[in-house]
Amino acid sequence: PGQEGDHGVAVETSDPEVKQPPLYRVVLLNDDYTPMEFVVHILEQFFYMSREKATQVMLTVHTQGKGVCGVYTKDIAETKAAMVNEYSRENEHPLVCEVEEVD
Ligand code: TYC
Repeated sequence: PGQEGDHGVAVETSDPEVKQPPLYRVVLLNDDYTPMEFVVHILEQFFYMSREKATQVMLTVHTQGKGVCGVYTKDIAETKAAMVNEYSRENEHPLVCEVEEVD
């Protein structure tokens, strides 16, 4: 009662049977060698960011040591991080992408 919209979609509920899946942040780590332009390219191609947003996130990683690329369910987060790491190795850059659980 009260936990489904018109089309059977869970809207909001306190019913413990209806839970949202845990979410995971995909984060990039800073390093001294990966070119800034390559990081911007990763954020545009794998995370569908505009050049402006990608540049902002890249500079956050560069200055803060870490930055969030996006938040996804587990399989999608792990697949994206693996694709970024594979692409970085293919291009001989040490860039590291990690997944961390959202609390
Ligand atoms: N620190 C790198 C440089 O000065 C740029 C960089 C940004 C590397 C973000 C990794 O995730 C990263 N060329």
